[in-house]
Amino acid sequence: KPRIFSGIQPSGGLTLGNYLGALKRFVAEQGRMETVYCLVDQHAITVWQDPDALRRQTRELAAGFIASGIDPAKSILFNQSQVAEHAQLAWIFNCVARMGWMQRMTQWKDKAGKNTQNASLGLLAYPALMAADILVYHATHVPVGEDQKQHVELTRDIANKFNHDYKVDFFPEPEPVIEGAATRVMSLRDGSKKMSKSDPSDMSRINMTDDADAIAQKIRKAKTDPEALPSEAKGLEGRPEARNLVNIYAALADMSVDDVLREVGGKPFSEFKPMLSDLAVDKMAPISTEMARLMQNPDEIDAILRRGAEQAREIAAPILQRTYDIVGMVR
Ligand code: AQP
Repeated sequence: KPRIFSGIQPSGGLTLGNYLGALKRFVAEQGRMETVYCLVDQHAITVWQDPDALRRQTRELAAGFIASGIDPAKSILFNQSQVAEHAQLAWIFNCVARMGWMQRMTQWKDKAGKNTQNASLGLLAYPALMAADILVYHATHVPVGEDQKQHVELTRDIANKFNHDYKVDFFPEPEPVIEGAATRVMSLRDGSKKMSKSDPSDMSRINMTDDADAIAQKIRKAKTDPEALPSEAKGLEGRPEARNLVNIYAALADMSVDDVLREVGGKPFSEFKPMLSDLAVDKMAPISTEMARLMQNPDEIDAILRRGAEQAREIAAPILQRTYDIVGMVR
């Protein structure tokens, strides 16, 4: 039976990249398939997180999910550390996956930096925990941004090797679902870098909690080239900043890039940028207002996550038990 799993790290405030690449698409899947969405706090601590900040970011992320349209009555919404089965299955997968697989991951190479000896062991093992997140639900589809495709492919390799080593047909090979105009939203300051919550420059990203003035200012200052906008998508080739702003417009407006360019082709950025910032404010302001309202009641957020964790455990516990049986662990 098709089941969707995806997660977001509470490693900072949510960005427009997380919204367009993940949250907006999670909402679209709701009701079409069974949906399981996770706040992956155990992934977040693969790099240092201040405990108070982690608590605040986790609740803010939950508020971001709900304000974006995830309904806890329709989707299972919880934080990873409350369902121990993720970490338990990850241990088994640590023993299935190979060191070389992990060392080839581009996220590991980017985040570990030059001095890999000083990176946490968890950062290297991250993809095995992510494989466990997905496979402990036997999830079949994983909506993610472009940057996570490699990890979903590794999840398939782990499922495959487990099935092969133990001569079973137990774990499904999940499909990454990477669709739409905004699978890779880029930094507003550098069209070759993805928009990221951990970028040191706040001007590089639109935060989901930014107010209208901040959004307008960031878009006004966004890097562009001096040319007017083209009237066809192929005119965006070699113009990463222009492409990024058009992609963001298309994703926010639920339009194709071609349709956007039919409307705005020939306009200079001085005209297009105010259109984009009006649209972004229009779409994002109601979400940030709702996030702020939800954040006033953290107990309610915690209760939603606890209920979600109970529902998640109902699916995960029997799958972990069957895995233990396959591996030969006595109970
Ligand atoms: N710029 C982006 N464009 C499209 N999708 C994106 N995602 C992240 N950035 C973009 C998607 O959001 C989901 C959750 O990501 P995550 O928080 O688990 O991890 P990340 O990819 O590492 O995100 P960040 O913002 O870059 O966080 P930091 O800075 O902490 O590493 C994923 O589906 C991701 O593809």
